[in-house]
Amino acid sequence: MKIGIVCYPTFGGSGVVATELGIELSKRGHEIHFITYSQPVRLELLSKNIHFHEVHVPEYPLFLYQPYELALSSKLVDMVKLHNIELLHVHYAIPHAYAAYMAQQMLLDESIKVPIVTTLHGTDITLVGSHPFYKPAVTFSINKSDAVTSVSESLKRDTKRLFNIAKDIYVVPNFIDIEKHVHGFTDCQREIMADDDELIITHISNMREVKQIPDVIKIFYNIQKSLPAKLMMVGEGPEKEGAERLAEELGIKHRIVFFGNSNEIDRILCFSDLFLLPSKTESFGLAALEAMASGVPVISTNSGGLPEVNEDGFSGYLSDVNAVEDMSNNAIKILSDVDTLNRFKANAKAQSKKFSIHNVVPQYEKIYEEALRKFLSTN
Ligand code: GMT
Repeated sequence: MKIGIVCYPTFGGSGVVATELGIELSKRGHEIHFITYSQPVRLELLSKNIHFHEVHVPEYPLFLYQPYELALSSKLVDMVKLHNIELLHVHYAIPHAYAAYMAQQMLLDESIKVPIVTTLHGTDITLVGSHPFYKPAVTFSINKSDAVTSVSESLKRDTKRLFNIAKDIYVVPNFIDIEKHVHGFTDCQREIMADDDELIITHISNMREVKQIPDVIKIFYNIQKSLPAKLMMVGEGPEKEGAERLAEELGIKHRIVFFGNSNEIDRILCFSDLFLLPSKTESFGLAALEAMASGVPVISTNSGGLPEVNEDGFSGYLSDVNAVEDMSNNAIKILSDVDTLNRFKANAKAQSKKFSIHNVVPQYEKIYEEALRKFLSTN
């Protein structure tokens, strides 16, 4: 099938999922066209089955805000016609499903039929939950999609609760290419980051408020009072500066490495002993799954889709949002004994296998075939 994929190409789980999905689909013989405003960060190799088309938004001084949705829908129309794309898979209702619907209508006007599959990743749903401004556009975009998927049962429930959705929502969990996390490195070069007796704790996110960055620092503060440890903070975002200040106030700045965005997540996870994800909510928590695939147990909250990913007492522990003491105690429980740590590491890896790319991608293929069949028979 010739498939157009629209996603946010920057660092972030939804872009990673869309990119890995496109790569795997291309390996399975599909022709994939990424249509985004810049090349997705994890899309390293272009191959004969993978194409990238940049959406360029011309700058007009007349417009206070440049109309990205308009540029995207025009680009989608052009690319569908030029490459005979048969289906569009868009990640995020706003603005992608919204722009895709406009493109679909323009194409129908020329008797070109292209169904839309929309995957919900969370933020547009939870954002609307707390801020109803976009509600009509999100509801419309979801209802007009030919098939809708959500990355967790929890996100499906939230979507049904917050919006008036007529359609079925298929839960297709995020996935991981396990083989990519079996590192080729025989030595993780742990000694560059920490002394031999120090444990390595890691947090990776875009450091938005929802990630509860101060809790990451406070949990680490408690851990390092009991055990020698270093904290790796990976990512960029609005809460980073505050985290650096808090670390300074607590006198632990010398124990923390702030990396910024990194393309070497697998190397960082390779030398990590524990992953912290104390988010207020996560529709899924792809970063936790990536950690587990590298054999790193996870201390997380029990919010959103996290309990579907991290199994309490097996791959790590779950606590209530803001329960810093509980999360600290759970971390110390895992870290203070080598056998326990090794058991949790093995469990984390085993848990990640439930989300193998080879089990999940065929679910998308089935949804595509069904959406195409239905759309062609009704239009
Ligand atoms: O969490 C973010 O801030 C980034 C956002 C994104 O667009 O990548 O993540 C959302 O989608 C990911 C992929 O499906 C999920 O793993 C994250 O849990 C979800 N974030 C939230 O729900 C806050």
